[in-house]
Amino acid sequence: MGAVYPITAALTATKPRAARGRSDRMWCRLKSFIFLIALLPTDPMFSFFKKKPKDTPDLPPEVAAPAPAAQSTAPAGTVLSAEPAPAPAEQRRSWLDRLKKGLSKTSSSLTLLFVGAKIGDDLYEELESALLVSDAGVEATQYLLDALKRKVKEEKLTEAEQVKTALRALLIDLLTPLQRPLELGRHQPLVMMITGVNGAGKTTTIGKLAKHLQAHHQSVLLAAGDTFRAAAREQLTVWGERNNVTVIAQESGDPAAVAFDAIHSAQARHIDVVMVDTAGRLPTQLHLMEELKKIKRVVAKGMAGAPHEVLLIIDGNTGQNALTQVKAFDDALGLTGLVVTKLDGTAKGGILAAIARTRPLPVYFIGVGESIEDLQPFNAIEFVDALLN
Ligand SMILES: Nc1nc2c(ncn2[C@@H]2O[C@H](COP(=O)(O)OP(=O)(O)O)[C@@H](O)[C@H]2O)c(=O)[nH]1
Ligand SMILES: [Mg+2]
Repeated sequence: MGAVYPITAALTATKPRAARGRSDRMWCRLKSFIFLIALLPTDPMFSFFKKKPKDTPDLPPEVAAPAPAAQSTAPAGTVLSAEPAPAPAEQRRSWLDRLKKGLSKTSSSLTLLFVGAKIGDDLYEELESALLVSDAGVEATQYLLDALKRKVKEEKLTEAEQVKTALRALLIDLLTPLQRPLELGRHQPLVMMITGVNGAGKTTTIGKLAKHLQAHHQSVLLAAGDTFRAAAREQLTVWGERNNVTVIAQESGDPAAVAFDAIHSAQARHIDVVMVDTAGRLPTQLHLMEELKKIKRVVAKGMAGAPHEVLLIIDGNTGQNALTQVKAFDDALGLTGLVVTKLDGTAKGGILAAIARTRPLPVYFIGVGESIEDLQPFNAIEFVDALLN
């Protein structure tokens, strides 16, 4: 398919940037480099590191180094990644408080059972129930119990409090592989497809991410690929207008065409990141899952190697059903990562242990509310401490 789909409505809120002179560009890069260095110690969302030189020859041309004409304000030869980094203390504390509050039901049932308990079958049975109730699922619960019993024996633990500490260590070991940075700057544009069931938080997450990315000097373009509902297109457009980000939308029609248009538009404007919103669907709606595969195929025709990220957004309150979603979307699309939202509500948190045991995909971000700063990189230690404190 070589045809370029027509853009019927490109809602451009950003000013097209005029071509700059070479010295302007160099000065701009120098300025942004100095700015990024200054940001390093307190940055809440992203960290920055040099790309290893040995990687360069293996990468496609657009990855090897930002093209000289590229409008990216990231310093040449660097890759941006969403590693958790310390945020301003107050903001971090309130965010962690929300996470702890959200997971408080699980944490109270997981911690109370150790209070004044004796190590033995009763303790293990209570722990088993608490883990199952927390959405950890049968497999992860069994794994944790077996590993814990082994540890208690090997380390000759005698106090329930020591068993709790051992559980903390096991949970951290289990969840740490999910803590992976979302690396930016690998491709221009970096194309991310955002998927999930209705109401999971896809569009909100896109809006929050757009804001964070912009704060880190990444230009962003959004594709309104939820063409089922006019309201969904409007919701994304509002995010775009609020954040001065271009939104590619069509009155009606084919989400794959919208994504295709968006990629070409991003290439023409030297945009850093394209996020393609999609309509919510259940994994059991097979024709809709086929449509997602088609969007992915058409995106790859728009840019070889794209989409570079296929993210599944999961509502943290969906319990074990979230695991079914992860498996089904991963089987259909080959997911590259997850975002778990609404951990501020009635979520129980154990679902991450289930994911770690069955589909250990990176959990790039977790959401604990509706405002921008409520989306933060997943950090295994913080999460386990919220679960066990
Ligand atoms: N409490 C809370 N609400 C959220 C979070 N993320 C999204 N939402 C809300 O969930 C609802 C559905 O979000 P939306 O982005 O429209 O879902 P979509 O259908 O997947 O695009 C909206 O009311 C959002 O404000 C979160 O982390 N915490
Ligand atoms: Mg939506």
